[in-house]
Amino acid sequence: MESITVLMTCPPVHPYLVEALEKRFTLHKLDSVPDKAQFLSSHRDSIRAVVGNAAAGADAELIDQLPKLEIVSSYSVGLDKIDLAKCKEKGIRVTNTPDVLTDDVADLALGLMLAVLRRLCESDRYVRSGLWKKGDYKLTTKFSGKTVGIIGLGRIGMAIAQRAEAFSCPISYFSRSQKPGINYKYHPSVVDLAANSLGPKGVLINIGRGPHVDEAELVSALVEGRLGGAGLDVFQDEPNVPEELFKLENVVLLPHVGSGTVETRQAMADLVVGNLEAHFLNKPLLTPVV
Ligand code: 8YV
Repeated sequence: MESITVLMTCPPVHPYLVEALEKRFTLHKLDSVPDKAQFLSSHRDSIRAVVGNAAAGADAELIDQLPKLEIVSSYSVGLDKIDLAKCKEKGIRVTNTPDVLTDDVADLALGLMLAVLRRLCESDRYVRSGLWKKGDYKLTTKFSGKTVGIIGLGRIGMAIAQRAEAFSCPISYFSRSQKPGINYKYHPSVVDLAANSLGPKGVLINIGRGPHVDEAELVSALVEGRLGGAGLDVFQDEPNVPEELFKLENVVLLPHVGSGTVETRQAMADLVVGNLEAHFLNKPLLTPVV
């Protein structure tokens, strides 16, 4: 397979993935190419696979420049950076990394809930700065038993619900349709779900995608006290985060690390490589999307 050329369109964030790809294929990293347009025009007839992630995938423009492209293997479960319609139209296969990251992302959602309500980051700063020696620390907010409203009850949403149940939280959810056999309270709209779960003391957690939330409106709601707090792992324009959020103690900000554990990133990398190998050996894909 060494003769098969793979283009990595995302930054080479994980050395394990890069090594695994380099061992099997001829790998080019778009990130380290000085003139991308020139590189693409000189390699257009050799690139047969693209590896992307949640930051950079394969848009229509790139796909149109690669006439020999057969497969896009994404190092992410989210597919928003891949033009799926274009791939379908051109017969290009697409794979992602579902399931292996579900636990980590759900764990982090619960971690953010606790971090915001129990002010974990603020408390850590309080101890480190020596303020503890000078006075009492203010009380925080209980999490156990609070209503948890979940937008989207797919694999990750379900894993969050199961964890929140262990904290005795009543669960409600919004999804396109009511899930059969699920006892959590269903709300037919996000607004309805929010009205029944949030409020001036409510906390918004986002572990999905930045554009799912109107960020400017979220910032205003937090600054004006119309929302109790927020735990955010994702943002509209990563890695740029609205600076108004930096001074708010009821907000916890993370650099998109939902799946960022050694174990999970390794499992994701194995899936990326496994899907490419399966494709080029004419075997069934491990996690096909298109
Ligand atoms: C990663 C993600 O950020 O899977 C997703 O959709 O957002 C994350 O797991 C990422 O693609 C790893 O680089």
